[in-house]
Order: sequence, then structure tokens, then C-alpha cells
Amino acid sequence: MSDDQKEREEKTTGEDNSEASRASRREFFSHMAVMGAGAVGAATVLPGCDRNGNGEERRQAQVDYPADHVGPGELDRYYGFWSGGQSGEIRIFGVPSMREIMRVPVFNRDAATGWGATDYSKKLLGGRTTGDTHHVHLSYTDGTYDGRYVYVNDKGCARLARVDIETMEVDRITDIPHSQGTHGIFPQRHKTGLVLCNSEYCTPIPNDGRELDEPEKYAALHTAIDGETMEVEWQVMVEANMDLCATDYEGKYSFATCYNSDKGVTVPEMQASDMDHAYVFNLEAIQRAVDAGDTITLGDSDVPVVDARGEDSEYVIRVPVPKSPHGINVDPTGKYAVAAGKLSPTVTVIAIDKLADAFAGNIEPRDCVVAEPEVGLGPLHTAFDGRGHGYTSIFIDSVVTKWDIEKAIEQYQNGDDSIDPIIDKVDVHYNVGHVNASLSETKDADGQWLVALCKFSKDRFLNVGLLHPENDQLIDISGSKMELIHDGPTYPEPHDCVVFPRELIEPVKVQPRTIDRFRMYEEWAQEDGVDLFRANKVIRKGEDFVRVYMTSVAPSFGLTDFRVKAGDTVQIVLTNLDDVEDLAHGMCVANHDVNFLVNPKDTQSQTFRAEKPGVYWYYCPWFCHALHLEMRGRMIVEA
Ligand code: CUK
Ligand code: CUA
Repeated sequence: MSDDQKEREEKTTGEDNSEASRASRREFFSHMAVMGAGAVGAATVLPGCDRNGNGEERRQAQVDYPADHVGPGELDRYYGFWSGGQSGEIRIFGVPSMREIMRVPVFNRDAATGWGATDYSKKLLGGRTTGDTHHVHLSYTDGTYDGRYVYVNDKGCARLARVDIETMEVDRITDIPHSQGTHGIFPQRHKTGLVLCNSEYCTPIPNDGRELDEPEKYAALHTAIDGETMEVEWQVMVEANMDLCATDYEGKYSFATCYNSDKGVTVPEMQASDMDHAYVFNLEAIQRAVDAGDTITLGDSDVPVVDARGEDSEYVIRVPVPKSPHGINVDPTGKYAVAAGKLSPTVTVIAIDKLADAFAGNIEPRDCVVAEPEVGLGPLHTAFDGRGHGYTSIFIDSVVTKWDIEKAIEQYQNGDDSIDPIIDKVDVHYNVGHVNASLSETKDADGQWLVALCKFSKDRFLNVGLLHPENDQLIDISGSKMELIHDGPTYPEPHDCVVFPRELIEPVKVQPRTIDRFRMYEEWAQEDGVDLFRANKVIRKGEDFVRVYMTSVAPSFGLTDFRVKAGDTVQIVLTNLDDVEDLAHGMCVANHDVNFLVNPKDTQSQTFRAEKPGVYWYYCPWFCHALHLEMRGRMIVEA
């Protein structure tokens, strides 16, 4: 504690908080903890020992805390980025504490921050207010996370969004032409290159009403978006649906599972055949076709499209996989793509180095399969520990199965049933969807933690009514046996997550005003001849449109009141001059449905109509100061 802080604390509490007096109190509290916590607390804490370190450190530390223990004031070793499913957002977790630290609104309307109501977020969202985020991935360089961007899909409205990690704000949203149910996405891993996105639904293309009732003619698109510009680069049209997506580590291939090769439109039709397939896209061949103009365009979109429907070609091959496969994951060595059977109790291991031969026609696509171990009923997704093991989530059995990749290959190659690749199974609660392990999707997978995102919590938490939370479980995978460590309720419905060491990202704490949003505000300021950091004035922009520039410094707004006319459209542009970390203010206008956040050194705006004459208080909704309640002013609406 600095002298400064000490002085402040003494002032506010009137107590002696010197080190000497606090030491005795700390002793008292640790004594209490031992009494209360039994075995867990009955340890002497070695100063400086890292209880959340890697498995070895944890085992060596003579501390009997549970492995996930992150004490008050301690930081997690890992970040987790969770998708938020129907909530349309991203959530940031700490691992191993499994504390939800923050939410990042993406496709949703978020009342706390004003996302979806502020002028810029509305523009990005194009008037939409819902989303369905399933897959979050960070941008890569050289096979591991480079700390720059987070990409996330919207299955609901066929979009890809990008979060700028520096500011933790969405900076781009791209609409994907002719796509429905944009589901699996995956960035390339050799560099920040393309982000590949699968249409899960087949539709008429173009979907303009001319063709409706001939599902056999429907098609789906594998779309490549440039991870830097977020422009759609090209699309490949295939004949059947695509579910999950993966990329290799070299930039040569991308993968998509197809669970409905029958092109059914009812549930029985969709699961009719015993074999479906994984599409493998040859990115170099596709790029050659695009460069050569060997493409078509669809409807009103000018994106070049490679038509690869029907037969295997230089662009795409179909590796047969039983039955209605769901997840597809590439292991950290980059050697294998593992497709999970969903309706088959197997996972199918595809050797990536054999694909070139299959594309050349020297071998059949199915010859690229090198293993197909039985892992349980309803396999969905596979994570890796970097030590040669796969961890597959098994939905129907509610378990995670740990298996040995090389042993599975040996078993398949020798047709030898005495070889058992299954190492361990652990019960999860219940009906697990995705699993993901620390750095599992990178070449640096470290085999420490596995997160199991369970779809049903049943009786694991207090009863809260009709809708129960999901259950996100933490499993220690540092030893040979998996160990379930933690249950955590989450708001519906995370589908996937990525977990990585905290050193890999470094968000800023005061707005650097670098993202596109500020260009919009600077244009306005220039147009109106004002300086955003000084302006506190009302500018009438037209017959019934006024722009109100305002600043804030705790605990006051730059304007104690402003006047508009009934019927005016009012745009409040608020710049927060405070530059103290986390000293947020905001703007809430009484009875006008206006409420937004403005972070330190940030500018935000919202537009609304002032319908009725009268006096309306506006106030700061973020607790910012002892005089926070006094941080308000009057909007006076003249008749
Ligand atoms: S999906 Cu939900 S559990 Cu959208 Cu990745 Cu498999
Ligand atoms: Cu500013 Cu409360």
C-alpha cells in the first residue's frame, strides 16, 4: 500500500491500518479459516508459493488447497473466452477459479453498457438486436494466439464479429452473403489470415423465392473472411450442410463436418444414412481459381464463388465419416483432424499428411482415416493436452473420455482389439457439449485444465425455476487420471471456450481512441467546429434535430442543463474526461429509455426523441464518486 493509499484509508475508516496492527488481524482471520474450512484450510501457506501453477508446482507445493483455489485478491493464471450462445455475447472467465470476470456484448442489446442502443453499435449491428454466438477463437500467428483479435460467429443472422482485444470492444461485424446458420468458424493458424465460416443450413441460392420446394437443389457455403480487413474474400458452394469447422497449422486446408449428407429436411431424413463425411477444402487450389477468375457470383453479391457441388475435385474432397459427425478438431502437432461421430460411438482420426494424395487421386479419401476408436455414446468435441491424448466430450453418456491417439492408430492399423486406446473416463453433469483444454487449439497445448460445458445442470444448483443454468465444469488433466474440480453455473448458453495463459493478452485500461468509432465522432466534431474534450453545447442541426455535446468529470457533467423543443430528435455525445482507470460515467435520461456507459477518455452517443414538454433529469448511472447521486442535470423540453 502506498503512503497515499494508507492515508486515504485512515481518513475514511479512522483506524490504524499500519502493518503491525494488520498482521495480528491477519493471524486471527487465518485461524478462523482453519477452524471453518477443515481439511482445506489446515495448511500452512508457504509465502510466495504458487497454488495455481502447473500440475507439477501444484503437486510439489505443500499446500492442501484444492487445485483450483484462487484466494481473495489473487489472479487466475489463465483467461477463458466463452461464447454466450443465445445471449449473443462473449464472456471472459478466469481459470482455474471459473469466476466470470466480464462480459463483452457482441450481437446483443446490453442495458449495462448501452451496446445496441448507442449510435455506433447500432450502426455496426444494422438494426439487429439478437445473436447466437457459438464459437470464439483468437487470432493466431505461428500456431499460437497472437493476442490481437477474438472472432465469434452469429448462427442466428449469418455474421462474423471481431473484438479488438486492446479495447475489448467489437470493431467489425461482417454479414455473410447467401448463408444461413453460420455455425463452425475457425481462423487460420499460421498467421492472421482467413477466418473460415460454415453455413449449417442448405438453402436455395440465390434465396429469392424463385425456388422453394426442391431441397435436393439447396446448397451451402464455406466462406473465407480476411481476418485483418474482415472483408469476404471468397466462398465455396457445396451440396450439403456444414457443421463445425477447423483449420490445419500450415494454411493448406480447412475442414467441415457434414451431418446431413442426405439433405433431409425432417429429423428422420437427416439421420438416414450411416455414413456422412467431412469436407476438406484445398485452400491453395481455391485461391488459384479465385485469382484466375474461375468463379461465379450469386444474386446481388459480388463475392467470387467456387462451385464445388457434387463430385470430389481439386477444391474439395469428402472423407467418409460415420454417422452425423459434429465436432472436428486438429491436434496440437497439426498431424490429425479428429471428427466426432455424434450418432456413432466413434471418433474418426484423419491423417492430414495423407490429404495431398487424396486430392491427387492416388488414394481414396477414406484411406486418410488412420484410427476410429470407440469413445462412448454421442461424441461431440475433442480437446488435446499436448501429450498425445484426446479428450472427447460424450453427450449421451455424460462423460469425458481420455484416449491415446497413437494407440488408437495402432489398434486400427493392426485390427488388434487387445489394444485399448481408452485411458480414463470422468462423469460430467450433465450432457456435455464442448470441451476445451488450456491452449488446446494451439501448438502449445499445455495439458493443465479442461473445461466441460455441460448443457444440463439438473440438481447441481439451487432451484431457480423453470430454466436452470448450464453447468461449466473444470477438470484437472495434469495427471494420468482426470479429476473433476469445480462446478459453475452459467447463464445460457456457452457452446465453446478457449483457455490460455494470461500473459498472451494485454487489454488497455484507458481508451486509446484508436478504433473506427472515434473517426465517426471526430467527423462530427469537425463538422460542428467543436473539440470533443471541451465542448459543452447544444447545436441545432436542422428543423428538429439537435446534437448535444457534453463532457464529464466526476462528479459533474459539463452541462447542468440543456434546452430542446418537443418533437426534437436529440443526440447526446458524451466525452468522459476522467483518465483514472475504471472511472466510468454514463448517461441516463429519465423516462426516455436512454442509458449508456462512457469509459475513461471515451466518447459515446445515443439518439432519441424528446416528445413531451417538461423537465427531465439526466444522471450518471455508474457509481463514480461520493457525490455520484449529485451528478445530474436537467433536459428542459420546451413546448
Ligand atoms: S456446437 Cu454447441 S455443443 Cu454450436 Cu460447437 Cu457442439
Ligand atoms: Cu459519474 Cu456517477
